[in-house]
Amino acid sequence: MPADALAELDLDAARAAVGAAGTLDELEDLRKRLVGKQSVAARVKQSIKDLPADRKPVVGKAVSEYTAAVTTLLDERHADLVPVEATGTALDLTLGGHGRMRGHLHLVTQCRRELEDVFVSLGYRVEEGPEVEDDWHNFEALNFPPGHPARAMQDTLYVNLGEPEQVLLRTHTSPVQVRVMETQKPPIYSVMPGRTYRNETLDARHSPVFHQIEGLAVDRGITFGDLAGTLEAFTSAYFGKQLQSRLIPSFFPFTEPSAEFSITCVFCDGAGCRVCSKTGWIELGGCGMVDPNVFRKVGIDPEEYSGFAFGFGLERMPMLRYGVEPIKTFFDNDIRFLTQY
Ligand code: FA5
Repeated sequence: MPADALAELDLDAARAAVGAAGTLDELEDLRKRLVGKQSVAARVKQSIKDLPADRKPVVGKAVSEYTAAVTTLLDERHADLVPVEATGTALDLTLGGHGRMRGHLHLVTQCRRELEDVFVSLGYRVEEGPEVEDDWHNFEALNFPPGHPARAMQDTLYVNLGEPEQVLLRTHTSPVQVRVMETQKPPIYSVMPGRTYRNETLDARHSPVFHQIEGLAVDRGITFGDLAGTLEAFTSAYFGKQLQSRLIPSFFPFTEPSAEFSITCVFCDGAGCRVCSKTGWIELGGCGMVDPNVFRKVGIDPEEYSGFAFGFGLERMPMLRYGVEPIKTFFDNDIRFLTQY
């Protein structure tokens, strides 16, 4: 074999020739010329036995790589030409053949939307408020005067803006109630979902960042019975009629009387476990009748109007519906969890 025989194995020239083949017949001729029995590649292969020992592996490797590459080019072109010859027109098969992974709403957002739908069907409006709040809306207007012990329970994260401890990350969605009552006249029927923050240690059911959904109804003649009926309506719409719940007395400075709404712990069936802190119950939220002092602060006459309010933890709802724990599962962004819902 002449020393420059390898130079005849020109892959670029082969690629151009294969690309230019317009019919299956042309392509088969080309296959014979490029890699068939009479081809240059075949001649180079036959000459290997006569080469000096040190050249044999070099030439052998080069000719096999060339043959493999040209065969791939020929097969790909063949696949392109088959449909052209079958239909007489070129089909663009480059689009639509690959499945696209579509994302979807996060489980907490799905829960929020589901609850919003329940309330909208009951005649409520959906309202939003800022996550960075002032002391007035988060505390003072809700009847937490400065130094009130109930403030300590809220584990507030302050923002370094303005006067010390006047700007904060809202600790609950209740300040949105105040904003709604400041700007609207009764009758008011609103739900207010959103993100909230507390300086709390992460555990099975508590997170420093979580979501709540607040509800507020202000009208003439609203009673605690209306509150209980509304809680029953939306929790059974989300969990189903078999829900086992309880409403027990509690305290919030901005509602009187106040109550706590819990459902049986689904992780232990009420027997007591780590997630429910051995109580058998998981608290979904607080509620009560709007305190007359709050009405006075926002300019609503408590002699004329009464109202109820509630604030529920949003993560806890899908936690209990689907048995998801710990709460951090919602923020881990593990695709294996997210794609299940
Ligand atoms: C409040 O935040 C009151 N604003 C609720 C309220 C509104 C009462 C209107 C009366 C009238 P509480 O701190 O209990 O209350 O929180 C309410 C719910 O938020 C809890 O039951 C729980 O479901 C959820 N929650 C509270 N802290 C956390 C946390 N760190 N992580 C996850 N969920 C939480």
